[in-house]
Amino acid sequence: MTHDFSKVIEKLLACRAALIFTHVNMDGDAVGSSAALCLAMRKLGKECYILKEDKLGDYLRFLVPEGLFTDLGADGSVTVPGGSVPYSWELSIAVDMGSDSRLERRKDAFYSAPASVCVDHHPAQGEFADCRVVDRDCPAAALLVYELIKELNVEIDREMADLLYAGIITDTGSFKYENSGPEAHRAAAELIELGARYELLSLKLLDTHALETLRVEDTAMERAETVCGGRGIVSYITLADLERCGARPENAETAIDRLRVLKTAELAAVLKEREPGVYKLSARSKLTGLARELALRFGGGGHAKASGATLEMPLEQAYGAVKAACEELLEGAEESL
Ligand SMILES: [Mn+2]
Repeated sequence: MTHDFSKVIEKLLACRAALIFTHVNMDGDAVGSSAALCLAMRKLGKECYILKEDKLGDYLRFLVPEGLFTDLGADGSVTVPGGSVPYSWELSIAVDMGSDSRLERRKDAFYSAPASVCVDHHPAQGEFADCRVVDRDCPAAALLVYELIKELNVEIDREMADLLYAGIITDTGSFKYENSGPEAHRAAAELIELGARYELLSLKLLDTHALETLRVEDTAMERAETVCGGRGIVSYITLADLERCGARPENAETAIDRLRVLKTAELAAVLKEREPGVYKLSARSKLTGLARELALRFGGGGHAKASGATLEMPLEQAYGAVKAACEELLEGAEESL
């Protein structure tokens, strides 16, 4: 897998200072790809930070070196740690972000730079940035960033190897998904040779949950319903559930993974209440692209087998609509399992 990074590299090398943007609700790939690229830029002598607007999940903290992230000010301003004046940068870099809608409150900041680039692996949802390397078949943004860093001739140290490896295992489900082809395995082997702590990373990123998370998962499991004779499974988590479990919204992220293991289920869907009357739909499918089809029905999108959407309506209506859509999609699809 090779990509033409020449235009992106030109922009990276031409700037003095850059700011990296990745999607809100950061996962291991968002953090891994953005932080590794930030370290690479610094090794090239550039001033570089990652601008975030939401909290980094506790489970990701161990991964991130100090001083890389900076928060968007309440007034939309950008300052960096230790800086007394607003940060000024010439290049905005988007990684692991399929659409500029995921910039949310940082949109003005992104477009305020004279130049922008995007390195991503999501199916395109509208082009943005002056210069783009987007490969929707690439399993992880971290894999693209790994290739880019090698082309920049920056030496990859253990810290960077950890970050890139973390991105790859996050987005391939630890090499379990269809996207974990030879490139992902080869890159992983190289990163382990560069010092990536694969056992620790898998344990901390994929096999560790807070008690609150387990409680939220249990709540979702308890009320789960099957549809289409068990070919689908659906559930929901409300803000009241989170409160009862002493949990935060991020503790609800893995409930979908518990549901999807039901042996007869091709399609799994969970609604998570984000604010009163606003539900985030997460969908997963096993061997078909039904997860994306489900998300598309509600104006969302994502990958073929992992996708999401936002529904703004009362719970009963949202849950009823998702159940009905699952039923209909499964009925129209051949048995896959
Ligand atoms: Mn990703």
